[in-house]
Amino acid sequence: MTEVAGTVLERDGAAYRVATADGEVRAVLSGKTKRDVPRVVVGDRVTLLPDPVGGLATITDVAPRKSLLERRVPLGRGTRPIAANIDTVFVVTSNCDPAPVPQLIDRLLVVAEANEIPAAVVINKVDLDPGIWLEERCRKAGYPVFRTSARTGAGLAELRAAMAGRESVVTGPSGAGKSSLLNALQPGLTLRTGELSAKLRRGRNTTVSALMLPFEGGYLVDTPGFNEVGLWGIEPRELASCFPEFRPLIGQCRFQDCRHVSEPGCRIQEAVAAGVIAPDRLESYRMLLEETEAEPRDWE
Ligand SMILES: Nc1nc2c(ncn2[C@@H]2O[C@H](COP(=O)(O)OP(=O)(O)O)[C@@H](O)[C@H]2O)c(=O)[nH]1
Ligand SMILES: [Mg+2]
Ligand SMILES: [Zn+2]
Repeated sequence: MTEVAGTVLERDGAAYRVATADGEVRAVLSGKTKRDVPRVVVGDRVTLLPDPVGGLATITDVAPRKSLLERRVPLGRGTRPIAANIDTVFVVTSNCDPAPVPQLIDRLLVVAEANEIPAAVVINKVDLDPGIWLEERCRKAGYPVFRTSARTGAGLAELRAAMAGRESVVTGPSGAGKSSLLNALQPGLTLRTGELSAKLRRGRNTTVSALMLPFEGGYLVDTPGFNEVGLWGIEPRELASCFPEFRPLIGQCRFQDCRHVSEPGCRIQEAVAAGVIAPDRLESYRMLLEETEAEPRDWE
């Protein structure tokens, strides 16, 4: 039997459901793989040795990951991988009905940044409101912006092209139109995506595992845990670097340990005063900073 390439779609008990060019197979880790890669996750690209009589295949190798979405485990207990090789996290927000909450958008963008996964913003319901200020705000922060309407179909071709052949996460506040958008792109598609309510959920530790769904020639990572990935374990000191437009200024403030809150000689506060950084981005930063600094250590 010759080895074949595959992509892990789902964990299935002790086995994995793996997509190959010849269809889906169930596979288990070889002893060597188990030692080398203690946790194989959805999105992992693997090498499989099929079973000659059609039983479980064996995963003999796991390719290096280009990205890894991880949930950080508090109290220095490390991280838990959720999904590998995600290309883009799409943060969907509506422009009105419900009104966008910039802090919620920024929170999700920060989670993507902390995991070093590229993020993009989708402004949906442009049939109701063009949302120019929101687009400008997000572009200024360095994010690609898609403007869509699940109702009229506006902007869907661009969004489809950005997802085609790639691995995407779609997240965003409840009511933004995520289900409607995905359904407009692929009728019948349903996600189990947990939704971020306006009242931030903290300390919840849901462990519904991720699942990859074929989508637009690539995959959607259905990860109800994305919102729960939260800011756990993000060091207050690394938070500023999760705001792309802050990055060029980091290290240039008068004080080396500047928190960019009320210190004199702060280059980031100066950039806000000069109109280079949006004031509500700094506001989001401060809110999240407080959260990372005040993080209770009693959630598990
Ligand atoms: N006008 C308008 N309504 C939309 C659009 N997309 C979704 N909706 C409506 O917004 C509500 C929430 O949509 P849904 O897809 O369930 O949002 P989700 O919670 O993000 O999955 C539903 O009543 C949709 O019909 C859109 O582009 N334009
Ligand atoms: Mg939905
Ligand atoms: Zn500063």
